[in-house]
Amino acid sequence: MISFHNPLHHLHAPQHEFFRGARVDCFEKPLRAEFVEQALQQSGYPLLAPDTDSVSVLHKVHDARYLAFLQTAWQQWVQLAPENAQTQPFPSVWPVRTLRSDVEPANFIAKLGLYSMDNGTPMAAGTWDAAKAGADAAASAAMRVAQGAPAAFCCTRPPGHHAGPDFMGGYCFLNNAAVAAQTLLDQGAKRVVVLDVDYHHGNGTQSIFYGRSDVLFISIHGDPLTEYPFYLGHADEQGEGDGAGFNLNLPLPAGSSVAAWFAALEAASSRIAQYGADALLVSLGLDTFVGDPISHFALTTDDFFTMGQRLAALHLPTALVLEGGYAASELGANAVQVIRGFEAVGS
Ligand code: Q9C
Ligand code: ZN
Repeated sequence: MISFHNPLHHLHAPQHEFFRGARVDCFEKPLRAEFVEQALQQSGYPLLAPDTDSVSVLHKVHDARYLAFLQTAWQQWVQLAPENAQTQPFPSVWPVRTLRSDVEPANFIAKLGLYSMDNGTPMAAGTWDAAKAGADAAASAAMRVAQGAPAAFCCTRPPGHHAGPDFMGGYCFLNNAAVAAQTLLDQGAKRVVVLDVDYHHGNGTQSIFYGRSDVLFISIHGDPLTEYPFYLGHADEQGEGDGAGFNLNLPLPAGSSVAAWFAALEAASSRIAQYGADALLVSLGLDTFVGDPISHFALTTDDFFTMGQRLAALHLPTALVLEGGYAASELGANAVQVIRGFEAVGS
């Protein structure tokens, strides 16, 4: 399978996040992508550098105001005080219900809150460059599929599926899956499925496409009653306006069995068959792994091979984009198993 990587991912390397009020090391760290890159190369999948500029597509899935902030955020932070270069900014105030989001404040931390859904998405000096190169890599994989490749994989970080039209969150800044799906549409696909198998609901991707029927968004995830992102991902969210009926959430309780997970994938597959898609984009979170440190499903490395087989059995041109997965040392094997399972099914 054609595989792209993000050659600039290491420029996004924040040091810590918060857990129950304490600073802890970031779970979303460069080592994750390094393990996947290493496993791909050792398994005979050379890593291609991005060859598509995502800038125009980024403006179709994100607001200009948000993109402008993100691109200059680190400079703004360091301009406040030079010593800020040695520390991470965190938001501390948010425009929740009854407060205004239409006026961008001048205060940097207030801006950061306006454009963030949580305080768990730290940025660093190279965050924009890394995130942009990742969006380019996702667009590149989608381009290959649009040009006739049966499938393409994109190994990137930071992940993307929690990033909405105008906000970051859940370690995500630019929505790589939305960029890839929009690229497939721009290249001629009429109907694209985004299937999000990350442990966490893909709230950003859902929000970007919620009012549209040209993208069917389906997510299998930990029940938001107890799992991040908490405020979206319930079964009754089915789309609105033109998008009514084109959003399918399949939440499962934390601790659900592998059998329950694959039953949800069967339900997703039935809906996909009914939709009549031209292409499939998989938001490939690997945090459904039994050994994941922040998630509570139970898939084994062998189950990822089965997942790949089931995805290939949908018989659609397919782009896969890496999302979460925090058992870093097992991430490479798990990603390769999805690819091998996919390739084991004849098209
Ligand atoms: N201190 C993705 O998998 N909260 N994002 C974790 C731990 C956020 C996960 C809290 C989890 C976001 C792409
Ligand atoms: Zn996740």
